[in-house]
Amino acid sequence: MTEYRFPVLEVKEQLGRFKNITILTHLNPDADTIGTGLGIFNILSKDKTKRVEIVNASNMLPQYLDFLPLFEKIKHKMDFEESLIIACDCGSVDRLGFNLEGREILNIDHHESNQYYGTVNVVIPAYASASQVAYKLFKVLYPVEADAATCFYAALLSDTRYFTTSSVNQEVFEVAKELVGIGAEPTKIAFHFTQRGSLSSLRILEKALGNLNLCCEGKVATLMVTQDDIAASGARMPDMEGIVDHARSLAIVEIALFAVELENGIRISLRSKTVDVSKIAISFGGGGHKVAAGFTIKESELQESIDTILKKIIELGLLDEKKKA
Ligand SMILES: [Mn+2]
Repeated sequence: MTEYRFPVLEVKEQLGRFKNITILTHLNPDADTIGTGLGIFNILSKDKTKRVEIVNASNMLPQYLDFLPLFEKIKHKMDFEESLIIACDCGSVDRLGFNLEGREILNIDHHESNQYYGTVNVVIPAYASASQVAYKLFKVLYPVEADAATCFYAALLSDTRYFTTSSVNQEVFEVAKELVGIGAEPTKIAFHFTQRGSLSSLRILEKALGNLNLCCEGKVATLMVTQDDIAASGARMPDMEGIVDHARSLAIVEIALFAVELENGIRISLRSKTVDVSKIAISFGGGGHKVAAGFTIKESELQESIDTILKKIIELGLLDEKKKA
């Protein structure tokens, strides 16, 4: 991999032009967007020349992240009318959930499918998390202390599925080492991810696994939950994070699909072992990474959506790709 050259001067100049800063995290927030946003928020909050806000357009945040420093500061509305937008872990501008027409944006991300909607874009698809991008960028601009390091480490831990994804390499461990050196506590952070699950999250997992289906000679596994399942388990969107990984854990499965029935559409999460499922997501107007992608199909039924996607998998020749490899 050729060394990425961070646009440090451009970012410095951009930050310098704004007194007010709005940090935005994406809809349906995960630990990477929240951890990256809060890491930057902790850093910039110490800059007395700036006023900083952190915002997420969703009504619900993953509650297990409440141990992250300044988590309670996350708002759901933007108050600054004139400010620099810092977008975290977000491939397309509409996933930020606000009308940002005419706004100056610093885009910090690692999605291959990123649409470079920023005025300045710091997008490194080779990096394992948006927090890795943010840490490497901000450590040359500001001191990074234990509070920000905790946020960045939590985001990295989550997006690498506890250091198990194909994006994990020596550099990831070097960043993790630096963050721990600064004061992030691995055991404490891991505890919040693995031992604070809600009863609803286990109940909705049970429903999803009950609906397991295998197709394409077992190479595709599908899981789904209906609106009734969601109501019966009391689950919220954050309770369903990680369910799709269970479908991929099967030995013969290459592509895993998890479908959630929403009020006016179907939310799809895709995972694969090696084939490029972002191709499927992009063809439905979504985005993501090679082995983890997602999108929403409006006004559709569960089974109908799954059938359409299975057809698309065949049309794109994704399973043949696997045969060749
Ligand atoms: Mn991410």
